[in-house]
Amino acid sequence: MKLILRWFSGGDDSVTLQQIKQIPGIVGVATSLSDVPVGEVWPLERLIALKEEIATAGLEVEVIESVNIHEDIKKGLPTRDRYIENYIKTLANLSIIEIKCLCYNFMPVFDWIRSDLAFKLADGSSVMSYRQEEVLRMNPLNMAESMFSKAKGYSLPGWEEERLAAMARDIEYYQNVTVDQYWANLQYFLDAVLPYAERYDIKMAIHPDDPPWPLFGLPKVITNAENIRTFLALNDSPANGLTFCAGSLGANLDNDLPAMAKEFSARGRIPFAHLRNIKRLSAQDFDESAHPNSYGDLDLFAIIKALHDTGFDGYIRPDHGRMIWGEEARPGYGLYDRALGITYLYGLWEALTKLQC
Ligand code: DNO
Repeated sequence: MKLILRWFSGGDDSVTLQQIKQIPGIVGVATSLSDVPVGEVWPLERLIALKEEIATAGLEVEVIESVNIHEDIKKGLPTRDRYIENYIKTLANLSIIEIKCLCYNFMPVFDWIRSDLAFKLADGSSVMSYRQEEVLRMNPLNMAESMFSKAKGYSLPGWEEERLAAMARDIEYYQNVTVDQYWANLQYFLDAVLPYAERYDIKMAIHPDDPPWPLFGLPKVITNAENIRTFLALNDSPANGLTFCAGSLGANLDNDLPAMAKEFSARGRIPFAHLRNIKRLSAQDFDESAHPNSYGDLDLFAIIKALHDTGFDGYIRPDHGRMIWGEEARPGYGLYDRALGITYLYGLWEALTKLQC
């Protein structure tokens, strides 16, 4: 198991590699070239420079989060082949800098959604929160504006400009796409890309839909155990895996996360885990919370134990943290609370390992 932290390259992060290096337990970062427009090939020379910059700080980069998927692929348009070809060329370049795991998502139009990026808790910390009614009241086209108003000037991963420009047209388009068609579009992508991922020794790790239920008439597929089984059955390649995102899957009350972690890790299909906690307020409302068990409703101990028991040897990163101690940073991605989160995860893992001996 390797503990890593997400870091935004190109000067787009308030957290430095040197600070990350000082956190106990951390060996590397998950990062991306977020300024390359979706659908274009990631230039090799930039990847080499990125790896060098990270290595100079004494850290590894074996995980990319994310190479986003062009909407034409998700829509299943004839133009998708050109973008899939570019995706494969990017995979080839990633293999040259020895990337081992690629986190991506297949969410239509939006990536993750929250109704508030800085919801104040009683102790003065702030968290990202989700209220279903508020989201439904928002015109989806105003969603970006609302998300950005609290982003403190930072870019938001998954909310890139080119995505936003086409949002109205895309939402309209998906109203006529059935879930079955959407699965077929995902399978088409997997069948094309996975043979190359295998050849390049890169594990593809799909991120669950966040939140894991349908919104605005958009098809959502990576939401629960049954759908993840369907996903894995679309293509049986060992490179076809899951980013086990506890916070995303955990928003659905019916998801038994330790059981899911156990099942999919035992099958060797979890190359990457995002571990964070949430406090559920109702079936479709939640606040993100501090990582330890007693602060949220997810049993991170049981989840990490399920991974440990099944010989998990992938990557783990803490996920969104609260904003504490007056920190000003990209929502969810400050230094302080994620560092606390890592230390907690590191301690749980160490205890489990010692108990086993
Ligand atoms: C949000 C992240 C997501 C994730 C993508 C993966 O903070 O968890 O944006 O990186 O869905 O493609």
